[in-house]
Amino acid sequence: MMADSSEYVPPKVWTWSKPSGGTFASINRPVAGATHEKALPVGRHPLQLYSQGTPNGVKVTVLLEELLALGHRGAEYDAWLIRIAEGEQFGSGFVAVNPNSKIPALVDRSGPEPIRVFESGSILVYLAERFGAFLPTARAARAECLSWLFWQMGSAPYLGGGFGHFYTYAPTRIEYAIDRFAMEVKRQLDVLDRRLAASRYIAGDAYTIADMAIFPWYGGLAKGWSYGTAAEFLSVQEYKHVQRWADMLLERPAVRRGRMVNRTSGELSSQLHERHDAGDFDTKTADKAPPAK
Ligand SMILES: N[C@@H](CCC(=O)N[C@@H](CS)C(=O)NCC(=O)O)C(=O)O
Repeated sequence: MMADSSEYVPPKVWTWSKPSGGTFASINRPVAGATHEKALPVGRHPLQLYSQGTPNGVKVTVLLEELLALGHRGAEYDAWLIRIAEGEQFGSGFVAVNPNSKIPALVDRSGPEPIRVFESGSILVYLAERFGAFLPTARAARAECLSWLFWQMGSAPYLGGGFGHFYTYAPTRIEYAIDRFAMEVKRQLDVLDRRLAASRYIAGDAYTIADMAIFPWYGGLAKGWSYGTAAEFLSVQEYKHVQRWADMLLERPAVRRGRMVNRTSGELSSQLHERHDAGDFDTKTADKAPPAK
C-alpha cells in the first residue's frame, strides 16, 4: 500500500513544539511537577479529599458515603474541588499529595502525621482496610476482590484514554484508533457481562470496593453517561448483566450521594462542588449555593 502523503512521519527525537490539540490540550504537558505555588485547603474532618466528580473521583466518594452509611463516623470527610481543566492539579500543595498530578488524592489527618494517599485504587484499599469494610478478609474472597479492582485500574485507561479520547476528545476522528479501542471496550464489557451473569456483585455475593471502582466507568458507560453517543455506538444495552448490576448499584443512596460530590457537570441540583457535612447534599448543591471558588 502506498503511504498517504499526509501521513505523520515521527522525527528521530520527539520535542514539545506545538499544542497537542483536542479537549485537554491546555493541561497536557510532557513534564511533571508543580506549575505554581498553591497551598491546599484543610477542613475540620480527619479525611481531606482533593478531587473532581469524574469516574476516578466518584469511586472514592461512593466508598466514603458507603462507610458513613454503615456508621463509620471516622469516615467523615471534607471534599475539596480540584478543577482539572483549569490546571489546579499542578498547584504545589496538590503535587505534594500526588506527585502524579491527578485526582483523586486523599490526606488522612487522623494520626500524629498526615498520611497522603494517591491513585484511586490505592485510596479504596486504604479506606477499606482502615475501616474494615467492603474488602473481604478471607484469602480467596480478598484475592477475587483485588483481582477485579486491579482489572479496573488496568482496563479503564483503554476506555477513557483510548476509546473516549479518540471517539470524543481528539481533534480529528481516526478510524483506526476508534476501531481499535471500540473493540477493546466491547471486549471488556463482555468480560464484565459474563462475570455478572454468574455473580451478583463483581467479586461474588458481597458488595465490595471492586464494584465501586468499576461502576463509575463501566456502569456509567452502560447507562449512557459517557462520551456523548458512545452508548448507542457500542450497543451497551446488549450487556444485560452489566445493566442489571448498574441499576442495582444506582438504587443505593450512598452511590447517588457519592456521584454528586465534586461534580461540575449535569443538572445543577446534582452538583455538590464541595462537601464538608452530610447536610450539604440538601442545602449546598449548585442550584442553591454559588459555585465554589
Ligand atoms: N490511575 C489514576 C488516574 C487518575 C486520573 O486519570 N485522573 C484524571 C481525572 S479522571 C485527572 O486528574 N486528570 C488530570 C490530568 O491528567 O492532568 C487513578 O485511578 O487515580
